[in-house]
Amino acid sequence: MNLSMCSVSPQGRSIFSTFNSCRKGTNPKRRNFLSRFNKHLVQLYLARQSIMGSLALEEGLVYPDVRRDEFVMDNYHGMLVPDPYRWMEDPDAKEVKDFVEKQVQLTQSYLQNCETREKLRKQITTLLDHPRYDCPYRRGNKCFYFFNTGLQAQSVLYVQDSLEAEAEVLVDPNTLSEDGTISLNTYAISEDAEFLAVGLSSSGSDWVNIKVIRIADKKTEPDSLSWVKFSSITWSHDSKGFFYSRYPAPKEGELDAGTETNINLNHQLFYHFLGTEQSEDILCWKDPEHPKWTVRARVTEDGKYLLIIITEGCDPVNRLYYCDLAGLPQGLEAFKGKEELLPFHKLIDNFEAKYDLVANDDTIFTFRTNKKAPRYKLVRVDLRQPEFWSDVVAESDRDVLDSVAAVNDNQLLVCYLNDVKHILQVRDLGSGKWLHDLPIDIGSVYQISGRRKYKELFIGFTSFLTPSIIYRCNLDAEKPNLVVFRETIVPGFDRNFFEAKQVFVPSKDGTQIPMFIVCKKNTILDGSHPTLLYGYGGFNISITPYFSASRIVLLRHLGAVFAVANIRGGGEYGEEWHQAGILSNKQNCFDDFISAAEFLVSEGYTQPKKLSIEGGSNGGLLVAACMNQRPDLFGCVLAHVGVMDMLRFHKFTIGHAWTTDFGCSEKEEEFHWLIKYSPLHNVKRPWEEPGGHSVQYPATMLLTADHDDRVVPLHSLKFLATMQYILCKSVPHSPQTNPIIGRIDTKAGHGAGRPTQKVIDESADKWAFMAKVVEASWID
Ligand code: X98
Repeated sequence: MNLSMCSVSPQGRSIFSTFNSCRKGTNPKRRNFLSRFNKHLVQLYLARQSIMGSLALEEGLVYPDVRRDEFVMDNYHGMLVPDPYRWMEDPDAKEVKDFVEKQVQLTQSYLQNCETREKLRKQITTLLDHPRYDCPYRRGNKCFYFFNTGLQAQSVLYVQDSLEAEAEVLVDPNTLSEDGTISLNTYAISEDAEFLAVGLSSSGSDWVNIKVIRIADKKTEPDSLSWVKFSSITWSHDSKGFFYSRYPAPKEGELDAGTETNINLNHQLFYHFLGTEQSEDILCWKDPEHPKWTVRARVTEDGKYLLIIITEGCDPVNRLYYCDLAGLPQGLEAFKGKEELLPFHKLIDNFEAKYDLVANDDTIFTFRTNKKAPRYKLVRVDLRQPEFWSDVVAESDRDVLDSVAAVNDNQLLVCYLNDVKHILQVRDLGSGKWLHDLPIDIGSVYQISGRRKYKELFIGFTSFLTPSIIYRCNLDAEKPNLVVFRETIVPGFDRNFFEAKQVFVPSKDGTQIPMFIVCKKNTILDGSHPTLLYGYGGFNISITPYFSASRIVLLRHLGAVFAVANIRGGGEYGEEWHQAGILSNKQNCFDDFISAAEFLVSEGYTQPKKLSIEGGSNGGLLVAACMNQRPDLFGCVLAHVGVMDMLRFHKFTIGHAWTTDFGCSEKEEEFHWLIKYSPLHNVKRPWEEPGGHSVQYPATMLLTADHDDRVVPLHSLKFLATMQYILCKSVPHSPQTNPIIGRIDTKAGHGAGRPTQKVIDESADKWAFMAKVVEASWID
């Protein structure tokens, strides 16, 4: 299916191995020398050089000597597994800091010789320099929205009296640090729009510090709440305070929060009264018998109930308890200074399904759930009769009911996922009946702003070739339609030069895997194009179409093809699709991704040495595992913040929550799943494998950052040292000439809240690296 059919003349430029130009800017003597030889001779020369040392050629990459502790060995259910870089698990150790420093220097020296780096940085900066808005939303008698002028490190929160009124800055995170590394992680506005509670994060860490701002004068109040993590903020409707979740403060004293690796246990829910110390906050819920449970709260739109959502991992399942706030005889004040927790009723007291609150009318509650409905449905219950549940909108036999918002008094905005594209409908809240379609282009709804008390709603839309459109919709109209409220214009970007399409690729077991392909129009399928394949494949997360300015630079100036494979493990087709790519089925993710890569080669988009793969987090694990399994299929691997040690991930920060997707090495059966694909434990010299004599590993960049407390950096550090050792340093004349480097950022975390300059610098670095290793030359 073609997503964009407009045709325009092709760039028509072949990028068949421009061997000489790719090696410009290194050593002039060598450049002259190379230019005198044809490609075969050059390859012979390079092969000879590879015998002369375990270096990445010509740049003289010398991998640092790194201590291996051969005595560290774990016994997993009778199997001894060495862990020679265990010492890298202490981020404060001098030896680890020295290792990082050496790798940073090595990477810098390599990147300095990547000739497209500065051009990429300049073009990405130019294309990102455009104003962009988020959806506006109303609270009390005010409107709020985020806006970025273009290159501002962080978007700014504005307030106005109406959509037409002049806007004023409410919070400008750019003023909070010199380098833009303090970001706004979460926030909530009180019902009367008098106060804003804002969760600030430093250096990309998951830790949040909550501050309170009085909206009228924009002054910051003295309230300051620490050790907040994985928290919503939800105000009681009397605006006296708000609920939030936090962990107990770490005992070790002063920490550079976010660099520690301690396991996160004993999440608790508190209520904070405005104007008081955090120590006076009411402890509303804790469960010391279940230290791995996490809790999140939500006050209903009518303010009468507090719902708490308890999870035990990342599976889409939760317990659901409620507290009748309106029915508390002396309100929340009565709990001040007492040991007593809030009185909760247990509406759902098992982890069988997920329940998302949609709306309530007094005791009648509507939820989106996957209970006996892997593609989700809407259900209703009366709290007075908690054993009787009825269906409001039945499960679709094909589409996933992705999200639902209660709007315009008694209506629902329902968003379905249909073959990885969103569809919008308006339905009746009472009956669930379909009322209208709201047609949108092929792409993603990334934001919905609406409430039951407002007849108007705002919808944020994006796609591969659509930067962002904010639609406005008046639901009181006889036939509601979407009107463009704001459209992001990217100067210099013309969508007519590109096309996006969706294909379906059979995986190893025959399952059809959707894949989006974005490239210049009329790209000739002669196998010549540098191609970047992206994937995630886990945690029920769907990768729907979205715009990226820096990706456009890649397409336009490196002639690249970009593809997203919607592999199993994600939520693209609901819970069955998720289940098909987790636990004992995890290998399906790798098989799907490898099949997608093979498709790009067999259809003539590219060839293995020009094919790059990229993924982050669970996707970092994906690309690392695929590289281990098929080093011959890829020319370049970009693995961001990946989970690389599958035997020990559960020991650090929130890693224990991922056992729902991965399993845990402490269980014998699950250990056997994990040891088969754990990137750290499956690096083998391909040239020693049957039929692999001419194969080496792809050029590899492992990316991590010092404040990543989601996937702690030790995963990438241990994997980096392992790859460099096994493939290069332990072999006297290693055929591994493709570079293996780590890009280790500072004052940065897992990805959220990164300042724009860091986004630009990382994109320039990784794509300059990719361009060099796949020999993609710059197209003006
Ligand atoms: C997480 O680990 C999500 C982390 N996380 C949250 C929030 N709540 C959580 C509750 C339980 C466990 C984890 C939670 O972010 C949260 C709640 C409210 C507001 C804000 C946050 N994820 C996985 C991850 O990061 C997949 C995506 C979410 N991984 C890293 C999985 C493997 C690599």
